[in-house]
Amino acid sequence: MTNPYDIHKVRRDFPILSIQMNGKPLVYLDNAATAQKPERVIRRIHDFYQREYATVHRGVYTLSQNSTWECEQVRDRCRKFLNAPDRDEIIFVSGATEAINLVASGYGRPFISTGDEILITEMEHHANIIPWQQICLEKGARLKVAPINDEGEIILEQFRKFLSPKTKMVAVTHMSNALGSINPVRRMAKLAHEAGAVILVDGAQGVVHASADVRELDCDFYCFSGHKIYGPTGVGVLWGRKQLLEKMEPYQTGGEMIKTVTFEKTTFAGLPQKFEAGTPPIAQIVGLGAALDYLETLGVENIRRHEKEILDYATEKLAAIAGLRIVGRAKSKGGVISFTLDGIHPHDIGTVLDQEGIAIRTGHHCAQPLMQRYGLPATARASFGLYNTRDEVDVLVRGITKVQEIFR
Ligand code: 7TS
Repeated sequence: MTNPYDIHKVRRDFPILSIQMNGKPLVYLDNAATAQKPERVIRRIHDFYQREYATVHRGVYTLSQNSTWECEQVRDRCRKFLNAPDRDEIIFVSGATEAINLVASGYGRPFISTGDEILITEMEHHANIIPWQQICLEKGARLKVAPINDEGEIILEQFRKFLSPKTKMVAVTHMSNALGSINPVRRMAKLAHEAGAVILVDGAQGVVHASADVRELDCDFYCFSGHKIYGPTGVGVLWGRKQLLEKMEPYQTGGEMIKTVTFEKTTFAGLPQKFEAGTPPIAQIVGLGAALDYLETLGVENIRRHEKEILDYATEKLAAIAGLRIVGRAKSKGGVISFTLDGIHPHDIGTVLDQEGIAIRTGHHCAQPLMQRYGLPATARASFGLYNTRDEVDVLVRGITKVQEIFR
């Protein structure tokens, strides 16, 4: 049987993958930070600006109505992608960061008070720590942190013990950006609900590498950023259960989110407009729709299979390098490998690899508490996307050998 996933054809969809970097073919392995864009997304945004662009939701003229229709089609597209029950539950935001801030503020302000607890995990990205810390400060609530084991897996028994009737909110990442661990979110949601808490899932990484079916996960909020899923920057999605979103306070106020305004009083619009103040990122929303269409064309299952193959191959190759330590060995992992090299600072690894045309991220990956958990200042991180190949893994391995030769 021929492989339905033709990686060489897939790579041709991404113009940037054929450039040279420092005289070498670009090997792009920083997909957890942001993914490259297929021609289809780039062209859609270009065409939209050239022939279809106008404001949304407020024009009586045809150009604006068509533009509105395009954006609202993407809302339907996102509903389907997340298997959400209702299109009104899809809120366009600027990205995962804004989505989490929106929930921390919109849910936290009215429903979290003194003595309440918010539970997160040790593996959270700063975007899923600081908004909760801030609401705790404001409300006199406590931030609790469920531990992970050395492999980088949540310890479910501990997680259960950290829940209590005081827990009002649980906020967990679907997949760790620094370790690659995929969390058992459905089970965590069940435990959170048994304790009477609501649960937000940070899907910034999970949406790319795991199934983001919100009914299956049975969470209360789920969010992601368009740019990590091969779409544009500046747009993302917050999904929330309607009965929760309806009770929440707006995050920002201004145009388009109102029913009536007088100088004395404002009444707010219904969902989703209540959370979409101001002119939305119109072209980015349209671009996100094109990205989701592209993923559907390739087939999400095919992408998963390919990424798993690359992750397994890379894990085997990297683990065989003497002096290399992989940080994060969870049984359930997405396409991320964090590693250190004995006696060599991660920034030096990144700098030498760059000379070989290889782009990886080095540093704390916006997860400083997680680095502290492992007693590390930083790691080097190779993260894989749907277009990476075994050959690129081989280039990475040769690059790492070169780093070791230079610094030995
Ligand atoms: N949550 C997780 C798990 C993430 O990995 C990131 C970004 C965010 C939230 C924030 O997403 P944003 O699109 O709003 O910025 N992670 C990374 C990374 O690993 N390297 O750069 C950004």
